[in-house]
Amino acid sequence: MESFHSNLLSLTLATLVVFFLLGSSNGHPPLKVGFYEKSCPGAESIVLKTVASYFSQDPTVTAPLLRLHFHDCFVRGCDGSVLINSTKTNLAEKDAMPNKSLDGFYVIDAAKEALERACPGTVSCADIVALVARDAVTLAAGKSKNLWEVQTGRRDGVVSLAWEALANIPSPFEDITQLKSQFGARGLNAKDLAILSGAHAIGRSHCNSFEKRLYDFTGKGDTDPTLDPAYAAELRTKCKPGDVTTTVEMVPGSSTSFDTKYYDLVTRRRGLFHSDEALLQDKESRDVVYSQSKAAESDFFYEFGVSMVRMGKVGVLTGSSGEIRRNCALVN
Ligand code: HEM
Ligand SMILES: *[C@@H]1O[C@H](CO)[C@@H](O)[C@H](O)[C@H]1NC(C)=O
Ligand SMILES: CC(=O)N[C@H]1CO[C@H](CO)[C@@H](O)[C@@H]1O
Repeated sequence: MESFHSNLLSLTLATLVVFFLLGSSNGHPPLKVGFYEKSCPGAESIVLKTVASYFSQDPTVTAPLLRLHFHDCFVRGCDGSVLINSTKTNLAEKDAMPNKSLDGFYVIDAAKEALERACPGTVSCADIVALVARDAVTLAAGKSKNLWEVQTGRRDGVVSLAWEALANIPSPFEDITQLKSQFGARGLNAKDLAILSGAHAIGRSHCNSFEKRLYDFTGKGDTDPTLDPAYAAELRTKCKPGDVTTTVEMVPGSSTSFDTKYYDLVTRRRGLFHSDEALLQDKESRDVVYSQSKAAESDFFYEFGVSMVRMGKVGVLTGSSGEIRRNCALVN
């Protein structure tokens, strides 16, 4: 009995050692800039060309593309699982409530098609999502030089579950403690949280994502006291109670240009979501908001790139894990 136990113990230890070695060598290599340099030298320029052609027709395409990368990374890591379609037996992330308003899948599909023609079975959908987000943001910032270098080498996951999206995507009604813990669980700190929230410089929101702040903040027909009263009144003219179709610009008058106006709005209590306002509840995130509201744009772009690279590493599959999907909406 005793020797059975010690055999079992040494077997377990041996297994652990093997896993450790695999994990630290070729089993799960880290992401790196230029992963496709040899296997598909044109990969990044093919993606950029695709994004640029859509952007030139419609600059509102950037916001949903950036948000896709965020949603991908926060559910099961940046593994392209946000792109998988539901099947008869599985309700996928795409079809979960927080994903109602996700968009931009057609750009990912177009990039994937072009990449499959150039180098079949080589570039992962998860990497396409990361590259597309960077290119779209760079275009929206009006820059020709990439705002950040994307590390690549992600592989695609094979699991996508609607309930996991519900459980893992932060809600716009969260306070700073909840937000910090959701980001913290992914290795992202309060600074990353405040910097990545700067993504709300672009795009639009449905009224129901903040309606409660306008009409029924604590269940007594009241307004969120942290929302500027004049702004609340303006938003009430656009969003009637129960409206689930109208959308408003995240930054009024400037929802397609990537800049620091979001931070200026938050300091003036005109952030659209409770989760935007929540950044003022904590010293570290508040300091970031105030400094970014005054910072040079180049400083924000730099910080945003640093935090995007950090977000892009969350829970990635590399090496021989996962797969390279042939069609981003379908598991192989
Ligand atoms: C901090 C926690 C966050 C919360 C609670 C949050 C919540 C939301 C909500 C509720 C919407 C509007 C959806 C709708 O009603 O149509 C939205 C839009 C958006 N979010 Fe966030 N978000 C967060 C962080 C992020 C991050 C980290 C990014 C990207 C790095 C991001 C990028 C965007 C973009 C670009 C839009 C506009 C989408 C569009 O116009 O289609 N968000 N977010
Ligand atoms: C995935 O679902 C979308 C929306 O329902 C559909 O348009 C698309 O054709 C589907 N893709 C595949 C490969 O089945
Ligand atoms: C566009 C889309 O996929 N919408 C879905 C979002 O989630 C709700 C609820 O799970 C579905 O009913 C929608 O079809």
